[in-house]
Amino acid sequence: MDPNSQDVSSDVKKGQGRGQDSRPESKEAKLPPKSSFSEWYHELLKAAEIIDVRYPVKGMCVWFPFGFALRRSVYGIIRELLDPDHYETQFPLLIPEQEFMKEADHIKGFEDEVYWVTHGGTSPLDVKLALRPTSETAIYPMFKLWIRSHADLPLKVYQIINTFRYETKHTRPLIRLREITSFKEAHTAHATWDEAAEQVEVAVKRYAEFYRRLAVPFLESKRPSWDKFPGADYSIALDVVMPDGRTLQVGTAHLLGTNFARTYEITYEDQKGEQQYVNQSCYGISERCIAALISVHGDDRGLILPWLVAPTQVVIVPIIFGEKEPILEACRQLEGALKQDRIRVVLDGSDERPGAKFYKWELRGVPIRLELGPRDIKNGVVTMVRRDGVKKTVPISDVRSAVVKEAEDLSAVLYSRALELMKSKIKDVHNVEEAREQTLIGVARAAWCGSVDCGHEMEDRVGANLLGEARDGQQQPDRPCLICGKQTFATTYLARQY
Ligand code: A5A
Ligand code: ZN
Repeated sequence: MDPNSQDVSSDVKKGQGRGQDSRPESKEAKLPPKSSFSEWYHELLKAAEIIDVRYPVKGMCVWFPFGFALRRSVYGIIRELLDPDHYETQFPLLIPEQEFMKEADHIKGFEDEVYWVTHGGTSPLDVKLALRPTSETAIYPMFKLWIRSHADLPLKVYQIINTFRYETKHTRPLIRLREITSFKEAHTAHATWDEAAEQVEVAVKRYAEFYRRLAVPFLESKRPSWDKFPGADYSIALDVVMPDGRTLQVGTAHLLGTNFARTYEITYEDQKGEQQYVNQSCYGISERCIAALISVHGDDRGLILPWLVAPTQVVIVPIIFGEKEPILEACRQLEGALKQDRIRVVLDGSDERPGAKFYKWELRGVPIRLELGPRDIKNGVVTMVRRDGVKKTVPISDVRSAVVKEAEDLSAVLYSRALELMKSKIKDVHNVEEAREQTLIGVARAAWCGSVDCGHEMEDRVGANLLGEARDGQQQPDRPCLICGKQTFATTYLARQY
């Protein structure tokens, strides 16, 4: 694959080289405006070097090193949130057919999406092996061996691994993959149904904190019964409203009850010495979180990354007039000072013009740029430019604290901007016609009595999906169900989904 990877870097270089000398021109030449969301998204993944889609298998993409650095900091947050009370672990990729085929609902949900390994070399295998589409059927036979008594409970594990789903819907980088490269799945076992249900709430709260740190607002709903995870009693989902008004499911938490425990005979001895089935939950997130992060915050110039996850947090650009060395030396001192604070800082001392450097680092979403030229040095100041355009002059002695403060402000601005945008894309609707119009541009909020028949009819007549009962505590006064007219306080979101 060496020639291939060379192609990659030379193509990217070609792109970067174009219009290096003039920032406005190169900007326009490079990215489509964000208002053309789909084109913008695909072009940005390439231009900012997040994901290379040229790998020759459909639905399988390659992380560029920069994209992988972003992935690493994003997944660092997940680890930080789970590690206090979960064990990280790793299970095999291959699942024997008989284990995979045990749980009836689970099979029904996944059988069309499974890749099978049928041969070892040229010999057919005795037992077909499934590439995990998710790992319940790999993990739970081991839970059966690990869990003996109530003292082993609760058991909480997670793994960050790749899974494979033969998706038949249109595949999209980071959003709908056939190899999900960054699948974080957690699996828990508890003594009672209530404890497992409580864990689902804990999971949702952890995901909420995760998305808060990414400054990405989301909707929370209980999926309708026909859209729950195969084998679950119920599923709670988080959805992000994307710039084109469609929603992206960016995380789910499932209450499995004893459904899998009965199939895999996962039991524990309770305090009275009796064997009981465990109650389980599982919850997952994929690289869709990065798709949401990019899509919600980015602008016509490229990525905008919150401080916490930006692979490069500060870029220093020397503005060279006259003698070069004193300016570079001042920049190096600044770089050293920021590094002491463990700030991820880059000094761009390349020979490109400042405009080209601004463009390059803006494209990559660097939250803060510091410019240092002869006049700044003479005045003992630095020019600080936030990625959202706020520009300030700060005394060089205050740079360290000023950078941290601006970084926090930027994250707050990103969040409130994103929240406003999300709210602007959601509208209450009172009949099917309004719902149809609203879901063409965003999300509709509607009364739904909760019946399956009304739900299906609503989806058919509106031409959008029910995300399920809204869980954000926005109680509405009783209103008539959009389909049957029965009074209800229950509210559902309707949207076109990715
Ligand atoms: N075992 C549980 C956790 C599970 O598999 N749940 S899930 O099927 O809902 O997947 C978890 C999350 O992975 C989804 O909420 C969605 O955000 C993401 N996901 C699902 N299919 C995906 C795909 N083909 N490409 C990228 N992400 C996907
Ligand atoms: Zn109804």
